[in-house]
Amino acid sequence: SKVSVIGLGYIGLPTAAVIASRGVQVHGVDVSEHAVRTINQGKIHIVEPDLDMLVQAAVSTGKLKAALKPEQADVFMIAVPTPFQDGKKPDLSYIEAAIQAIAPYLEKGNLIILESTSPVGTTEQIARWLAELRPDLTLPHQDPELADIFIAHCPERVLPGRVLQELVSNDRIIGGISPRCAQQAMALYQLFVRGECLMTDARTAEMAKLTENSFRDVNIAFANELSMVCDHLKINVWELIQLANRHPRVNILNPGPGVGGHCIAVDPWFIVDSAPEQAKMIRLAREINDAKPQYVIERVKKAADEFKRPVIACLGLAFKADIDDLRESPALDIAKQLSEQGVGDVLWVEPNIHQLPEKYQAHQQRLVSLHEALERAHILVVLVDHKQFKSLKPGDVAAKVVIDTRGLFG
Ligand code: SAJ
Repeated sequence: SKVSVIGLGYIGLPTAAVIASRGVQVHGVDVSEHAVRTINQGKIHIVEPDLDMLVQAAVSTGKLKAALKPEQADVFMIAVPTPFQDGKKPDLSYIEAAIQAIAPYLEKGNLIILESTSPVGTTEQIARWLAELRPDLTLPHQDPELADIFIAHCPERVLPGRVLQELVSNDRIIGGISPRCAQQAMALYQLFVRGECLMTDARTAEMAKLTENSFRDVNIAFANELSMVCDHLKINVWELIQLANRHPRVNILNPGPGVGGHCIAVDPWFIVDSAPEQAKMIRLAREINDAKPQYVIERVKKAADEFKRPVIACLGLAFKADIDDLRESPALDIAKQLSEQGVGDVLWVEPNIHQLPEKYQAHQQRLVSLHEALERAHILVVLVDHKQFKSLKPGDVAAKVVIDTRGLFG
């Protein structure tokens, strides 16, 4: 059989490579010429540990091929972005474009799997789009027993930085438009998933994914709120959390400079958008986490007021530890705002990046080594708990004002 993966990004490419490594023929599709060219050379255009070796092997054995256009396959997996537009409304245009692109190639018996995180109802929407694009086919919402095409939602749940392990070891939720759709999808995931595959309907599967990330967001908001309460009351929040977590039923997460990445800071809005009256706490958690960078900036400004010509070093730009991913990073946002507001001479330290993306070129000369930052800065703002910062000794920072949003020295 042949699997086509539409969207060769952080989820699609690892999934395509893992399936190909099981001996299945995989046809990957992406709209980016650069991505397609890079992959066909056996290389990768994103950063993820060990993915380069897996892609190299899959391409050199001929099991993985990338292209700009789809072609006939037995299974179509959709792993395209679902960002939100202004006003916190989900943008389904990438999914719609993917469905339009594959529609002409669909044949009786094909299975379509939506992996992209999506608002509740999106999988059913795919069936409705296809009913218009391909009136010759019977779709599962029209006749669950006699459908020509199977459609299911199987949300990805891998952690960036551990994608290859988690793709195989995590349990998976398989949500079919009909039970037959779920069974068809189950067979595919059993090819490469060692975790359990749990069947449900498509709407529950969509909501489960949004719930997982909202759960984490709400819990991080609790920690972030605690950190501000503790600053106000002059209590060390890190010590407090350590002590409270000794209770057998308490497990508080870590405060930070805000919540970044392209999942946790986005997905809760999909719930808020579909149930605005009901989703009060989920919305508030988003607002608390989104307000945290501004709070950190105010603290830095206050500290800078004590110096005539303050040199401020921002330690870390990525959205979390030991990765190079800058998407929706609160650390980058803080560094950028401090620099643009002229709060002092602002230095940026990011051991995982040597060249800033095009968009931040104006700040490239701020990017210095940790060593240089430690020599020059009066104020250190710890924004990411990268391993290079964790190994700093108290003596390295003794003479500095330290604003530590991650509790490295706490
Ligand atoms: N963060 C904190 N405090 C914490 C934990 C995290 O401030 O105690 C911050 C991080 O610094 C980062 C953000 O939250 O800015 C998100 O980081 P993360 O490591 O919690 O999650 P992501 O965004 O890398 O991946 C999440 C994962 N979801 C859950 O853990 C519930 C992953 O399994 C999902 O597949 C992924 O979202 C996704 O694609 O949806």
